[in-house]
Amino acid sequence: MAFELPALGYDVSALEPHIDTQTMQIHHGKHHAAYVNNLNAALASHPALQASPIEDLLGNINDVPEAIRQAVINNGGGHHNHTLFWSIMGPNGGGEPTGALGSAIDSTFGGFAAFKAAIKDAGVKRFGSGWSWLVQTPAGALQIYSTANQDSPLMKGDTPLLGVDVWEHAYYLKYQNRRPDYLDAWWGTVDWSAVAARYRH
Ligand code: MN3
Repeated sequence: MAFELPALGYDVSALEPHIDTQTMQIHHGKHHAAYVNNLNAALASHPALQASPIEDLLGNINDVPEAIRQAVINNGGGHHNHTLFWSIMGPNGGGEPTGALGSAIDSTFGGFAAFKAAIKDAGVKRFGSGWSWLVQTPAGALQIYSTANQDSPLMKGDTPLLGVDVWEHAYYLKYQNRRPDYLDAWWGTVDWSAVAARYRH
């Protein structure tokens, strides 16, 4: 059983003007597809691992044979990170989280504006390629941090609730070197109901 590229839940133009259509076509149809293909290639000679949910592979990464471990980190992480990314964006995005997640963000980070500033700061300061995350720890706390490359918070035992891709391929066609502008605009894509559905409380 091979891993598959999930369909986008919306049209490639649905995130305009925040994320342009061509970026979505290449990002989903080429970059994410390549992570899936490379993950399947890495697991080709490990049928037992092919049957594992991707969350289990990343959450127990030291159980993955050393010969393919980095390939699973890069491509399995890439697959999981992007699947989450598409799922927490959508048309008519934006606004603010409500309910339990909204309250937890306010109490943990000192309000929604401070939360957004911290996500942006982690994304801007990530040197090279990576992700800025809101995660939930095993104890239930919220944290913000960035990871390099396609490293997943699952590898640290944390559950990613919201993640924004800061690889240049995520924004360069529209924003060129202006990563901070992309990070500001990105909030207009966020589907807070999808983020809240990931929150355990
Ligand atoms: Mn990407």
